[in-house]
Amino acid sequence: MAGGRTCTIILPTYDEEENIVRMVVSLREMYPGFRILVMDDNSKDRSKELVDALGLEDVRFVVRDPGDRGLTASVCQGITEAVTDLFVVMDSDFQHPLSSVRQICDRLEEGYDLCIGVRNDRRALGLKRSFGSWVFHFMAAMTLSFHGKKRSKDIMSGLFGGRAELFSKVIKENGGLFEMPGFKVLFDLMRYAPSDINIGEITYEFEKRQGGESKVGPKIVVSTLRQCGVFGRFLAKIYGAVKK
Ligand SMILES: Nc1nc2c(ncn2[C@@H]2O[C@H](COP(=O)(O)OP(=O)(O)OP(=O)(O)O)[C@@H](O)[C@H]2O)c(=O)[nH]1
Ligand SMILES: [Mg+2]
Repeated sequence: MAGGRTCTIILPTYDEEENIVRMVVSLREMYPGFRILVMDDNSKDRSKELVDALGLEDVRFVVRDPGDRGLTASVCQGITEAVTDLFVVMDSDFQHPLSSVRQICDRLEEGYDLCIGVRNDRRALGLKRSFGSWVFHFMAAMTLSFHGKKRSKDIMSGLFGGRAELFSKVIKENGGLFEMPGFKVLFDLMRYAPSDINIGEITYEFEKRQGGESKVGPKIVVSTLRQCGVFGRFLAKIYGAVKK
């Protein structure tokens, strides 16, 4: 990073004991000086015990309020608690290349307010999820356009970074309207950010998760639909009723 602005890497986690130690150790080695914030939603496994035992500098493991579970809620808390200029959010299962952190920070240093990791190839998702992802992306893009907000090639990405102060403000002023239990935090941030923010992009190869299990289920589908305007909320009701 040219100017050496400080950065917090935010890792939302739930039951990632098979990945989290290697994630934290690798990131610590690759990014000395960066802060690492593990936002854990009361995992039932040994994630906390294993990370704490590492005793690494500038690694904070936050066990969140059990009444407030949600990936979006976790990331929002991480952004508002970051004490650095910049933040980068990435999954804790190695689906996002660790080298992207530097690329994202470099773009933010260039002056972008938000930098999004765009998946090159979504085949790792499988055919059904790729199609679902395409439909959601289309609905999200329409929603952002309707509200006069900027778009991206990957609005549903879980890999992105931004300016902590700017997005803390967005969360403090609009967090009550976010779909906190959902997974699509970037979409909420873009939806409620000022319409004149500068958005940069990097591309990356999306990998298969390395260990542990996916947490995606029908509730996440309902949450994502609920983010897509009146029509999305209507579909969410139907989908939720069918899946009951
Ligand atoms: N804090 C928190 N993190 C979560 C929660 N659910 C999932 N995560 C984490 O969020 C990241 C994304 O979840 P995944 O289950 O991998 O979702 P995904 O990448 O869309 O699905 P896969 O492709 O199947 O891995 C992972 O690091 C999870 O551990 C949650 O309720 N709270
Ligand atoms: Mg994953």
